[in-house]
Amino acid sequence: MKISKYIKNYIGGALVPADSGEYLDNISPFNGEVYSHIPDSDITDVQKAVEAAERAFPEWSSCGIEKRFRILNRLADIIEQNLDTFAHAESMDSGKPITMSKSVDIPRAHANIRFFATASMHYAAESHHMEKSAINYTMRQPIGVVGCISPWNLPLYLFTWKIAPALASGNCVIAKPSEITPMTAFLLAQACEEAGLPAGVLNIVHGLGTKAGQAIVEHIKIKAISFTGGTSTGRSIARIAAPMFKKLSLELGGKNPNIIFADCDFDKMIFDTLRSSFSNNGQICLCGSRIYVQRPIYEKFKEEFVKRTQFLKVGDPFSPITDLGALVSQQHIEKVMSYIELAKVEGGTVLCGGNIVEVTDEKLKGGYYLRPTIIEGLPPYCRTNMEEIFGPVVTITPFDTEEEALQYANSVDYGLSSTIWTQDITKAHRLAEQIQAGIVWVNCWLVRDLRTPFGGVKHSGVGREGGWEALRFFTEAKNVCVKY
Ligand code: TXE
Repeated sequence: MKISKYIKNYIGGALVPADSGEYLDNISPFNGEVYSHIPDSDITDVQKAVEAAERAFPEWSSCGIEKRFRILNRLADIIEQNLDTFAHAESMDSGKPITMSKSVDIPRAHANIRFFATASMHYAAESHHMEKSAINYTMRQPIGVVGCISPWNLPLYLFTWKIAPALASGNCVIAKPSEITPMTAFLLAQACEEAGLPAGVLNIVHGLGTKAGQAIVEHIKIKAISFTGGTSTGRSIARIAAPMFKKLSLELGGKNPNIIFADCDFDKMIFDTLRSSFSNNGQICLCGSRIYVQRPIYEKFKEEFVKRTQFLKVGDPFSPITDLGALVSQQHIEKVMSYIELAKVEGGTVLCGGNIVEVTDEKLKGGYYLRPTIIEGLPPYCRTNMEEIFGPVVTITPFDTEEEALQYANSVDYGLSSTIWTQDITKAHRLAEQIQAGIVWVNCWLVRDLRTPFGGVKHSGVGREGGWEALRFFTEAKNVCVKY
């Protein structure tokens, strides 16, 4: 398994260039240089992938759960055995610290595959008995050919989070990783060959969202789309897929509140708030970017939070002491910087950060490094506090009452996750019930049990991933009623 300067599509079990022979540049945020090229795929490549998937479907969907379980577990093992290669590729593509790729991204990728391979072994159909009359039993059958489209922030982690339940439940998949972070999906294709995944079961088509991605969404033979990415992309996918009656799962943006009450365990809270603000440079849809702190501890919080943030090391993703690596792209760092400028116009004060790092290390020159940024003094309903920035930028705002905190928390269009810090268990439950979010963490952040439903409300998406939810999404229910 190896990184290549020319990434290939994986169609019908073969590693192939785009039919057009065209390539796109793959830039590393580490130094801003082109370090590889990806196939600039279009409808023709998607068509070939669909044909391969259709050929593979009868055998894959009927070969038995245990056979799928064995192959997928073999795939998980291969990823685990090649941790260093995968982690290096992930950091090179995304700019995230190698320590994170090794401890979070890649381990989670093989965990996803194992989890769903195993889950499908335990997935049972329901039966509903009508006394003295009839019995209903509900089959859960694979859909057929499905599409999975994933983003750049957690590349292999989210790619496998989608393809694993799809494959485990017997579907054949056309998958597209983000054009910004394609390398680990290319390594995965090589791992699939090694694991003995039958040709055409998984097809990986690289390329632009508006070209290859859109061709997947528009293809009549692709019956379901699982997508994670920006809210506006989700909207355009829904516009195309809904009239075609495709099943849709959309995991979109977030603008998550972090509500900190004066009665919290301060040390635990401050440690996790640093993580929830700046992990992966704030480029996780679950990061808490709006921090509301109850007034009695506001000044103490501010002082400690700013101090700890200033200690964070920004720089070489491949150094073991780096906390924040590079942002993912030039375009993205410009977007994040534009929000910092907007915050100033909206009346905010930058307490720390707010600037691009002047790197002294020659090898990092040209990379996209930004100091983690804390802003205060903004009104709760300004654009900076309402729109997704998706970078190492948080705002802090004091509040007095629980009602006020709830009102702030629920004031945005998004509703993905939320965090509540308090030692008052009644208050925590009360708030958890009223908060408009698909996920609520109390006194913790990003504690993930893969069995739980994952997804958001409002503009954060439609549908749920995780556990049985994902297996339900990737199967069709068929009820059989037998009268006796
Ligand atoms: O995402 P896109 P982008 C947010 C974040 C970020 C913004 C834009 O705020 O700044 O979205 O990021 C494919 N049909 N999140 O532009 O474009 C694309 O190729 C089909 C939140 O990178 O949504 C990629 O594979 N596919 C987030 C994937 O969609 C299309 C994670 C995501 O890209 C397509 C990432 C189309 N028309 C960004 N257009 C989260 N919630 O985790 C693009 N794609």
